[in-house]
Amino acid sequence: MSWSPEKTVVNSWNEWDPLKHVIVGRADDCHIPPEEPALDAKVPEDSDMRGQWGRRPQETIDRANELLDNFAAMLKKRGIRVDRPTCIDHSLPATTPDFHTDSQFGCMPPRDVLLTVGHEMLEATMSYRCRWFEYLNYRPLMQQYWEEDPNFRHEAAPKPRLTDADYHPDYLSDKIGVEKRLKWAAEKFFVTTEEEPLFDAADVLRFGRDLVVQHGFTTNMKGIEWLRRHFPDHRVHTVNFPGDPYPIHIDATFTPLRPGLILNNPQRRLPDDQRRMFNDNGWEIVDAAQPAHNAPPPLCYSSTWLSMNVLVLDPKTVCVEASEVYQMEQMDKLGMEVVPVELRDAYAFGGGLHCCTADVFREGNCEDYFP
Ligand code: DAV
Repeated sequence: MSWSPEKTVVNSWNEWDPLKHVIVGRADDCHIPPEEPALDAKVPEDSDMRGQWGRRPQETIDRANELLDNFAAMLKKRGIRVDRPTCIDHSLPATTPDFHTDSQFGCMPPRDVLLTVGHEMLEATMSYRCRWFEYLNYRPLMQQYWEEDPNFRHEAAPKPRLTDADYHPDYLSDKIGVEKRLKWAAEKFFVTTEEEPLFDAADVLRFGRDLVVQHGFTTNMKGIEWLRRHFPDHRVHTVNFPGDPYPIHIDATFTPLRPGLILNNPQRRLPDDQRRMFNDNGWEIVDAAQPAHNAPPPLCYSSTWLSMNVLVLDPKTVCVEASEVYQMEQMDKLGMEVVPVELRDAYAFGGGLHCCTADVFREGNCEDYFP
């Protein structure tokens, strides 16, 4: 696949081939949404976000936008084309015949909503009511790509109904305790039921012909089965990480850096029986370095493990958050050139460097890494 900045081509098969075109999210108008089942299950029990909702403070929005703009400018300087979404009004309620919630979330992070596989960008079902309409932030870009690239496949997974039948009532408590959460996670008893297919795009990692999908709060088994039927030329693998009491999204847990090398969160190790495809093909799975921080920043959903939520620019170059000194040091030892990027003050808006981006074009084709 050849690429030039003047011509839009959608093509990306994995997490590491040379990146040429990417979407970077925006913090504009980001809200802390009201309580709802699947979102509450992810908010840690001791979080400063429990019981409050509304538009995020303007100064935090401005600061996050400053960091996202700087990140975008740095990528552009390296010759990467960067597109930005068009924010909808997230203060509006999300209402369908099946549910109502008083506000939406934001246009961060794009990685949760958009799954790029080859020439296709697929809008995920999502599993939070407040994120049901989030794809609208990206529709102007999808429209543009569709007009400019005759091979672009714009797809949307069936919108879920998200009635109460989608959520286990056992999770509707803020006093479950971490011990019980870990037990439930190990038993694969998550907040979402198997009522209908559900998945977030950030639960999927792309390894050429193979897609590795995390079963957890935001993606259920039917969601994974839907992906299997939707991508008949791929092998779809289900993974889960029992050490995580709040399992959403795979990208602070399992991070491929280049063919043959993956970082794994040492608190959320991939179970032995799920390692076979990697072991049999000579892939190395190494423990990620410890995060540099003891706690997430204020009003943040994510854990301190956003330290390993890195953006790989090519198999030798990786963007790491600038305060994550241990993660940068480990990358250096693993032979990667590290590009430090300041982003911590934007973490509260939904994640780190991988989260806040979505691939449009990476060089390379669909390879079979696990023959
Ligand atoms: O560790 O809180 C964050 C993943 C965001 N996409 C965590 C997972």
